[in-house]
Amino acid sequence: MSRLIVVSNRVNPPTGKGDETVGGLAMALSAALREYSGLWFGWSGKTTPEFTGHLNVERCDGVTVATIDLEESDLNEYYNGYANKTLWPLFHYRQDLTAYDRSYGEGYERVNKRFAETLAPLIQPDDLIWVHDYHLIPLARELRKLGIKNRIGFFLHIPWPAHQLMVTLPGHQKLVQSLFDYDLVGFQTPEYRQAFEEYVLTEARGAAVGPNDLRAFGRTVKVGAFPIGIDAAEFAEMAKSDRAWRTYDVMMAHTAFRSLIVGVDRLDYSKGLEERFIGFEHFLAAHPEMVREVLMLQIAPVSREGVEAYQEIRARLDALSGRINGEYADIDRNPVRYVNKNYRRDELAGVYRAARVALVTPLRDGMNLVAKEYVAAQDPENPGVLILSRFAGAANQLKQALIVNPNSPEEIADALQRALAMPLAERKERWRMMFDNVRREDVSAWRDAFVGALEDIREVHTALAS
Ligand code: ADQ
Repeated sequence: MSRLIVVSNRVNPPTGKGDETVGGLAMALSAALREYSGLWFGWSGKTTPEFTGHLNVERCDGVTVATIDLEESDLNEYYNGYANKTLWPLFHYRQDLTAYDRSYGEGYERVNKRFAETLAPLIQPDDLIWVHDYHLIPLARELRKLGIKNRIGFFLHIPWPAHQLMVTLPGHQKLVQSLFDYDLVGFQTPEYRQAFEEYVLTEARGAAVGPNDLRAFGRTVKVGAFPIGIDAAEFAEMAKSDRAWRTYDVMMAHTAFRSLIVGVDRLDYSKGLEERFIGFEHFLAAHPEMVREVLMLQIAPVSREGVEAYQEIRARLDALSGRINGEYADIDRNPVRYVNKNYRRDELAGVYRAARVALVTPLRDGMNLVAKEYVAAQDPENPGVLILSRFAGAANQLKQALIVNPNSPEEIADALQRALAMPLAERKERWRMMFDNVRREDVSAWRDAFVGALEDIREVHTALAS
């Protein structure tokens, strides 16, 4: 079996203690690599005054981890800049927040080159290389320039935007062209794959030359939808651990005579948090009899604090939660509890299990693993109800959730009312079908499907990218 090299911006090796750092991608990759002897390469998260290409190598829980430090300007231009101020907002349909700055593009190219130059000497001829996410789109091109002929796959964790949005990005063609240096390009859903195909066929005047093959820029690439999953069995087990039970008990004690409604998201404008709070406010206004019956707990650890848009959304959410509590709080209770902390995964599992309803209402989301974690953590005899945005990739699979348009406070309010009143039999039936899906299409199935498709590509690259 070939060795697997995983490359991602950040590297979060599994600790096996249930306290891994936040982030969907990190969660998925730790789980995927745990069973695969392989190498995980990426940025250490640290900066250095001058880039040296020095590799920090360690072995963590069966995985060899190799990281590099980057310069402060790399962090500003590549990570905070092109990745998180240009590509992230654009790919999440927030053109209003998208910054186009030439230095960001240059930093992005520079860091991808640095990644390639440091990684190339570690690559053995038979290795499979699996590159992750929007930070590293040009990596294969840089590796090909260095003569790397291995099979290289790319997986995009976030949405691929519609054609008309993509063309607003200066240099969009170069970015898309660099995806043709991969052998396989994977998306979360058929819809995103379709959007990519549409760009290739219309904008790049390419052609579909097989059911999964696109040809453009003089090259052919395989494309596919590979919906990411969670380690469902492990998560369901974790929901029964001592620590999870303790958290569950604490939550139940704090919500005596009330139903817990939970949201768990990185503090990010794509997650629809403001719209969710306003939806909850509508619910309270429309159902005054429910004000004393519910507690909405929103867990939202801060992320990407170096980007202004993230500081602004934080301030707006502080104000909104204050406004709702100001209006509806009583001497013995607040309707909203809003916390910005990270929790251990087993504690989160306990919170999910105690929640009668989960509100997962992103405005756009590649997949959304919280929706799947919530399902996996439920008590089969008394499961809660998932309210899910139609714009989360997960809505493709979790069709028995209450699907809402997150832009409509009325839809969120109606779904809350329906969820809280849902009879046990219906809750069980809906949950059972969702749990089957979460279990079947788990993180191992995702990894096996992607790596299997990459392995099946037999022709090794012969042409070097220009
Ligand atoms: P994210 O945008 O980070 O991931 P998501 O898929 O929901 O979004 O994953 C978040 C992860 O962080 C979950 O595993 C969750 O449990 C964890 N988490 C959130 N809040 C936490 C807290 N307070 N404490 C501890 N853990 C917390 C990106 C894409 C998604 C895609 C994933 C995986 O944006 O669309 O689903 O990658 O591909």
